[in-house]
Amino acid sequence: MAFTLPALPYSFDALEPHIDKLTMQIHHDKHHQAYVDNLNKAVAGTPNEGKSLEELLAHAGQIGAAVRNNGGGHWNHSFFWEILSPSGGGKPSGALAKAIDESFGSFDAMKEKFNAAGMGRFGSGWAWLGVLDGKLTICSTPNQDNPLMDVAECKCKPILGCDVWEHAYYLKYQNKRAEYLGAFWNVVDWKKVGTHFEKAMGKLAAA
Ligand code: MN3
Repeated sequence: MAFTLPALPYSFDALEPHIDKLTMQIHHDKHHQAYVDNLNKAVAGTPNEGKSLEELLAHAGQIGAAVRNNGGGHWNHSFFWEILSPSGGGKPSGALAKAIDESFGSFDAMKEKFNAAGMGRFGSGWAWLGVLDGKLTICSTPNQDNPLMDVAECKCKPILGCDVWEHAYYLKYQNKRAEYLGAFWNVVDWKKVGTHFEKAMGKLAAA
């Protein structure tokens, strides 16, 4: 069963003005589609064909750059679209809000640390908020790596991620990554992030 591009859970212009329509169209239909197509090409006719994406990522260091880069690209973008929402923004609540306060001092301090992870990533990559050993952690990965990979610079179960490749923001924000990161918080779906958190903490059965 080949990998397929998931439909966006909202329209291309739904995240305006924070993330613009043209960026969403190109990002989803061209960039993400290319990761899917190239991942399918990379596994076709190999022992990796038919393996789940999670299984491929767990062995990313052993199965070649094409699977690592495109498999990571497919997973990261599928995850990214889902944690954004036109009705996003605001603050988390419940157990996640409490865990953020405990781990970082406050919601604002968490955002500051996450933004610093995104700003500190030279070139292309991702910033992550995730769960490691029952605690929240913030880190970043280069290229299309992610914290689920055996080769990841930081390991955790991601509950929130932000794409800091220039293709994610250049049309609207040009070189101003900090402005894009600032706008990102207006479209974060905290309900979805909260569900990821509870799953990562083992409080919900895995989907
Ligand atoms: Mn991207």
